[in-house]
Amino acid sequence: MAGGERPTPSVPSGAAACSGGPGPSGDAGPVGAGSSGAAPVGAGSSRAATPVGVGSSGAAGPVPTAGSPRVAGPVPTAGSPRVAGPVGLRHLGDGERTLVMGVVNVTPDSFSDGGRWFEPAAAVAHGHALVDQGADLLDVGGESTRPGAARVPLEEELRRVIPVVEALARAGAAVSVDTTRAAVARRALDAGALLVNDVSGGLADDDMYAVVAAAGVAYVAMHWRGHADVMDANDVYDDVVTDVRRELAARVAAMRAAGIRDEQVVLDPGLGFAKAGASNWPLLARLPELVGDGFPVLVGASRKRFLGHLLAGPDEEVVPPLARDGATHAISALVAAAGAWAVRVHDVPGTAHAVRVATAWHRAGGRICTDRTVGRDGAPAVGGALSD
Ligand code: PMM
Repeated sequence: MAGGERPTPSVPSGAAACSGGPGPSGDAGPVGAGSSGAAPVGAGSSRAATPVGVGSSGAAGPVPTAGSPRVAGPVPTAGSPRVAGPVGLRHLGDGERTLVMGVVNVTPDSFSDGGRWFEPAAAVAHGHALVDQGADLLDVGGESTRPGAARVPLEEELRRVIPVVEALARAGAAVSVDTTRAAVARRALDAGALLVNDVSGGLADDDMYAVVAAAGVAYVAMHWRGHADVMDANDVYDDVVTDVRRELAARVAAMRAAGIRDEQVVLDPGLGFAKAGASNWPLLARLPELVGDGFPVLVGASRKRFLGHLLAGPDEEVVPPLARDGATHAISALVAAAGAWAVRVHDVPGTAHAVRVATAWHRAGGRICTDRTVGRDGAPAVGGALSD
C-alpha cells in the first residue's frame, strides 16, 4: 500500500501562511517544508467532544500530509496548480482553477431543491444543463442529508441514483456519487461514476473503504459526526478547525490502513454537518490550514442554513435557500482563492464566474492567508485575513 509507506509529518499550523509571496505557478517546497517544527497548534487538545451516535472517531493528530510534493506547503494559494486533483480526475479543468461540482439531488426532500429532479429524466436533463453552464463534475445523490432527515432504504437509494449516474456517465459527464453506502458506491462505479462522495467519511458503512480501495477511485471523505437525526446535537467543539482536522486525520489513517492511497483522497470540512451555525465560519476563514494539510479540499457551502442566518434582516427572518446563491458565490470565490480543489454547488453559472475571479486574482499575485496568532493558553485565535 503506497499510503502506508509514507511518513506522517507534522502539519504546518498555517500561522505563518502570510509570509512569502507565491508566484502564479509557484510550486511548494518538499513535503513538510515550511513547517516551523513546532507542534501543530491545538493538536492534542484534551477536550474532544463525544459525537452522538458515532463510535470513537479516533484522536490522531491533524491530517497527515499527503505524499505529493505538488500539494504540500504552507502557503495555499488561489486556484493553485500545486493542488493536484485526485486520481482519475486530473483531466478536469485547466489544473489552475478550482473545479465546480454541480449538485444533482434525486430526492423528494433535499433542503433547497428537493423534488425538482426526482424523476430520473428530469435529473438527467438537469445534469446536462449544469454541464452546459460550466460544471466540471456532477454529484448525483439519492438520500437527503438535511438536518432531521430520515434514512432512505438501500433499494430505494439504488433505484434513484443508478439510472441517473449511468445516463450521465454514458453521455460523457464526470460523475460523482453522493452516498454513505458501500453497495451504492459499488453499483455507481460500475455504472460509470469516477468519484465516491461520502459525507460520512467512511463512518457510516464499514465496507466503504474496501470498495474504494479495490476500485482505486477518487474518494471524498467529509468530516461527519453522525446521521442527520443527531448531527445538530454534535455541534460541540473545543476549537472547531483543530478538531475537524484531527478527526479527518483519523479518517486518513483508517483509509491508509484499509489500502486507500493518498492520491485517491479528497477531504471536506463538512459545512453544516454537526456545524449548525457559527462553527462554519472558522472552517472557512481558516481553510488554508486544511488545504495546507496537503490533500485536495472540497467545500460544500451551497445554500446552507448558516448563510440563511447570515443574511437575515432586522426581523431576523432566515433567508430561504434559493435566496442564498449570492452568498454561495462569494464563498466559492474566497475558498477558491484559498486553494480549494472544488466547490459543490447548486447554482453553477454564478459559481463558475466566482472561481474564474479567484483564478484571475491568483494570477495577478493575490493570495489569501491566515493571520492567526496563538493565544496564551496555546489555543489558536480564530481569524482570517485577506491580503494582496
Ligand atoms: N453537503 C450536502 C450533501 N453532500 N457532500 C460533500 N462532500 N460536502 C457537502 O458539504 C455536502 C455533500 C448537503 O447539501 P444538499 O442536501 O443540497 O445536497
